[in-house]
Amino acid sequence: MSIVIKGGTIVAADRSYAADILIEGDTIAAIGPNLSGDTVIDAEGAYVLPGGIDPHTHLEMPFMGTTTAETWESGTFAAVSGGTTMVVDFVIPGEGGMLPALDLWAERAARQASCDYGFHMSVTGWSEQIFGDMEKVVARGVNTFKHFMAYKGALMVNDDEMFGSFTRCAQLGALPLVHAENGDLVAALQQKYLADGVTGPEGHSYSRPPAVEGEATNRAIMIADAAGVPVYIVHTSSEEAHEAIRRARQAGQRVYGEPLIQHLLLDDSVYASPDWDFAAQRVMSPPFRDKRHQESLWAGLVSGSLQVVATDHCAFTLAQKQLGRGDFTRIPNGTGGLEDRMSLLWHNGVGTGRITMNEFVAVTSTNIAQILNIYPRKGAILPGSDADLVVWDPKASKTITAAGQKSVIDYNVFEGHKVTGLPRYTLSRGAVVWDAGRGSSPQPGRGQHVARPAFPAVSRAYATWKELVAPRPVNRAPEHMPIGV
Ligand code: DUC
Ligand code: ZN
Ligand code: ZN
Ligand code: ZN
Repeated sequence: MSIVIKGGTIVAADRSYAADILIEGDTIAAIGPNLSGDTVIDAEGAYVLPGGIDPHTHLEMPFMGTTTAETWESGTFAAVSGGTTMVVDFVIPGEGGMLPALDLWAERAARQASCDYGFHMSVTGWSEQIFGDMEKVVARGVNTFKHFMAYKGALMVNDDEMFGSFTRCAQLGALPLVHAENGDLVAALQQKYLADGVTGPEGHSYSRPPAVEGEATNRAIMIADAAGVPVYIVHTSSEEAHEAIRRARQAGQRVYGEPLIQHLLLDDSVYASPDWDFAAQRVMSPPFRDKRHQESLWAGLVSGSLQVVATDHCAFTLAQKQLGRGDFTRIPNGTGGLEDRMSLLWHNGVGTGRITMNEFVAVTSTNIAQILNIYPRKGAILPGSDADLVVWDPKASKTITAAGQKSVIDYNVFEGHKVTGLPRYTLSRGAVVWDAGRGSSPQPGRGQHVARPAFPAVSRAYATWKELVAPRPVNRAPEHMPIGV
């Protein structure tokens, strides 16, 4: 049984061209003119894109005294309905440490997911056990470790712990990820605003100003430099954080930045709403910023100083948000976006001329696959790549509403946003998992874990460069450059 996608224009990160795609089994068998197969998928008038990869989700995650309401089943179905064919979700270690938690996440995902998936492991302390577990986690196909510089008293790690873990990442060929907000400062500001009688959602935004993020981003980058490891900053939301990333990249450090679709489009005026529910539904960390920060993030996507657009999909119902009535520090932090990321970025980025179609593919798929070391299995339309594909109709429109969404959440922070550009079909490893014309149901159990190997080449090259070049006076050129740099 083969499938041919006919009559479309393939849009890759590097070029756009008219061609058919022949799929055999899970993968792309051929690309070219006039291909034929057992089944034909009509792509006339459409683009064919590599499936979106959302590298930042929190499905069924215990957090702030509750658990995110989006399940692996609803979340991955929401994803494919919006053109996303892979999610990478954050595992939080429990009592038993990293490995039992990874088993728990893997079991839930295997049972429920409609699309492929991967995991990031969180490092929430530092010990002999964690040092040892990290190697076992890498052997399970997880090559990224998340560090929270915020959530003091819960998930937060201190600088010495982060340095220990970053150094371990360098040894293992893993990539550290960082939630960069100064957790001590956030805690102090929260107490200050509560003491001043600020208890509503606006207090959440006041207690996490851009300086809190800029300072922590810069600190994480410097610690990564000291440890000789690349670093990936999640949910980059402010010019202050972007500036730190830009400066480090300019200096030759391998640093990645990930704006969220929410921060690109929504701003902090939402927290001034007199409607408590409306404002609380939009409480996430970092909070939405004022518009000057949005301009900085868009500029970063265009110039390449920011590489990835994610969602941090961390979705709570209104009833869960209401746990924080009377005390903004208890409002569960998180918003959704998994279902709408692709259309929102297309409409507001490609549709306005701010980014090209090829840049769209880069930041929603190809760059992510490369950074996470799964390219070209994912993130590419090439013979041999997984047939994770989206037939994208640039003329189809909808208005985003909670009532119309696949997500199980009872609101949508993008309610009322009109988008033009939607999937006509979404394919996960060669199977149609979303058909806009006929409608589709979840296909739990279809998704598979995508093992992500360690990256010895990147870490070794970087460590070698550090060793040979760093001790030299800055104004003297090195006598020779190491091979591979
Ligand atoms: N921010 C959120 O809003 N939710 C999950 C964790 C985080 O960092
Ligand atoms: Zn975070
Ligand atoms: Zn502001
Ligand atoms: Zn997150």
